This record gives sequence, C-alpha cells and structure tokens, in this order.
Amino acid sequence: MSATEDVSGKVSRVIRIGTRKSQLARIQTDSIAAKLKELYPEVTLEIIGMTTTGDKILDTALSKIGEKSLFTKELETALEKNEVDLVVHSLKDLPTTLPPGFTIGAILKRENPHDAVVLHPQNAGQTLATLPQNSVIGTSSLRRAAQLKKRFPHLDFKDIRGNLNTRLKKLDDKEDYSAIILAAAGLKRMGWDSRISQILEPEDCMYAVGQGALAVEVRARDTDILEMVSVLHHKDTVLRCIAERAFLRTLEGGCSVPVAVHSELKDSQLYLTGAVFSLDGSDSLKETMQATLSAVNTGAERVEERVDEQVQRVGVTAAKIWGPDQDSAERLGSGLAELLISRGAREILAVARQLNDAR
Ligand code: DPM
Repeated sequence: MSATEDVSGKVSRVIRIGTRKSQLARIQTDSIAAKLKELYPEVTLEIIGMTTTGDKILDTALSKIGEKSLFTKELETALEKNEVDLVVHSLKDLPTTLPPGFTIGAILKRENPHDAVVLHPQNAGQTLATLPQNSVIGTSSLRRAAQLKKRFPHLDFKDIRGNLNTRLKKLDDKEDYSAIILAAAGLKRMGWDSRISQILEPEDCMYAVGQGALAVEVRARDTDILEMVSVLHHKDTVLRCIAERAFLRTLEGGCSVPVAVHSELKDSQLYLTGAVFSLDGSDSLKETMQATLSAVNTGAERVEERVDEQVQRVGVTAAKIWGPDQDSAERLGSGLAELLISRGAREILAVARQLNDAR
C-alpha cells in the first residue's frame, strides 16, 4: 500500500491487487475489488494482471506437473516485493501450507461448491447416467475421474486442459468429448449457468477442498491490509474451509490427489465428510465426523485476538472469528484424516500418486 498526495493535499491510499490474466481470474478479482471499493470508498484500487507458470503450461495435465504453487508463485513473488498488496485466488488452488510470510486474510462466502456436467450441444437432455456406452468425458481432475469412473463405469475419461474458455471451445467445436466436468462456481462466475446440465450430488462426486470459495492472500505481517480485508471473511465458509483444509493437510495431499470432501454447518454442528480414492475409484475410504461449535449462531462469540497477534490456521488468519470455533474446525478436519489414515488412506494415496506419475 502506498499513500499519494493529490494537488489539494488530500492523502489517498493506493492498493494494488495482483491477478492472473484469465477471464475467470479477472472476474474474481474485479468482484473483490468492487466489494473493497464499496467498503473503503477513499481507497484507490489498481489491478495488475500477471501470467503464471500454470497459465503457460497449457498442454500438460495439471496433476502431472507436480508443482503445487503453479498458479500462485509469480503472484506471491509480487506480493513479497510489495509490487502488489493482495492477490485473489480460488481457495482450492491455495496449498494448505503457504510459504512463510503469507496468509489468507479473507475467505468469501462460498458459491455452490459442487461439480457440474457441461454437455456437448448434441447431447442435450442427457445425464451422465444416460449417455451411451464409452462416451468420452473430459476432466483432468483425478478426484473427479476416480469418483465418476466408479459411479458410471460405462463412461470413458480423458484429460482436458486449458482455462474455462478453452475447454468449452474444445467441447463445442469438436467431437472429442461428449461432456466435460467443471466446478459450478467457475461456470456461474463466468455467466455460463445456462451450460450447466447437471449438478453432481455428493453420491456421484464430492467436491475439492475449498471449492467454490474465493480467498484473498496478503503479506502475513501487513496488519493494515489484513485488517482491511478481514471484513470480507464469511464465517460459515471460513469454518467449513478450515476443517476441509486441515483434512487435506493431515493427509499430506496436494491439489492433485484424489481427495474429496463435503461439509455442512447447521445449528452449531459442523459436519465433515472426507474421502480418498484410488485412481479408478475401485478402492476408497470415506467417513463423516462432526464437531459442536460454541459461538456460531449463539451470538456468544467475543473477539479476543487482535489482528497484530494473529494466529494462522491452515494458512488462514481470521482474528474476528471466535478462535475456539476455528480450533474445533481444524481438529475436526485433522481428526477425520487421522481416522482415514488408520484405515490405510496414506497407502491408497501413495499408489494413486505413483500410478499418476507413471502415466
Ligand atoms: C484444482 C483442481 C482443479 C482446479 C483439482 C480438482 C480442476 C483441474 C481440472 C485444485 N484446481 O478440483 O480436483 O479440471 O483439470 C480450478 C477451477 C476453479 C478453481 C476450475 C474447475 C473454479 C472453481 C473455484 C482448477 N480452480 O475446477 O472447474 O473457484 O473453486
């Protein structure tokens, strides 16, 4: 953040927001910028577009590249050098352990977290269940492929890469794919709701950790910016995502392992279902656990932590959300992971990783 003085001597702060250049990233960044502008009309916002390694390597399946911070590294470097003050990401693209010096200062209200089926126009009216034998479904997500292969054994799965625009074009302009699977949230943000022909329920396909939520990454020590963005936090989303991220972190899964979750917060009960899969989905472990939150919905919460004494939980700083509830959420996630680990989750994931690397 920098302060500039205009001719009349009025001091105005300039906040720079870094973003990837894809249309989805721009839309996501613009939505956060609009919220900040509304909350802090005196602040000048500048949006700075950047190309990341992930954007350049468009022909390799994401799960094969191996670099966890593929879409975030260049943006974090800019943050570190004070070239930008905050960066907007899809939470699911942020590793559960951030590099030192960074933190997630805000997690916004979650969009629909489920996956969606987008059909080739010639298949209008079909569902995954009714598509003919050996129809080809495009996805590069091991998580989606594993669950859907098991559930719909009559379908074939093939990698598809590129940003959302590229994928829809690959689907529509050729005959290579009968349908593709994408996050409903991304499609909605792009204004492509009308292309969603089916939302996948948890029985068909559970979602990725953090899916559907936007996150604001900042310098961990930049208390001014932390304080400023903290009002964007959506409490229920934060607690669900802390549980989900703690689950993934304890499993030691990156963004490219077949791990899926489903969470709910109802009447101060936080429910988390977590699962791990072999690549073809034939082997899997799935369990649900719950935790009671003390403050949510009771109005009893107090804010004890000050922003300058911030505690991070799975990379998230949320000083204004009741700390003990965040701790319960984190324990729920790691506890669920421990349970699955005791039943062999690490072995399932190790085999999945090996087979994927050998692909
Ligand atoms: C991660 C995965 C994918 C993205 C893996 C997964 C999908 C990769 C692919 C971690 N990040 O979900 O199992 O299909 O090749 C991504 C999307 C969004 C954020 C697009 C999508 C938009 C939704 C959101 C890519 N990252 O998943 O369709 O903001 O949560």
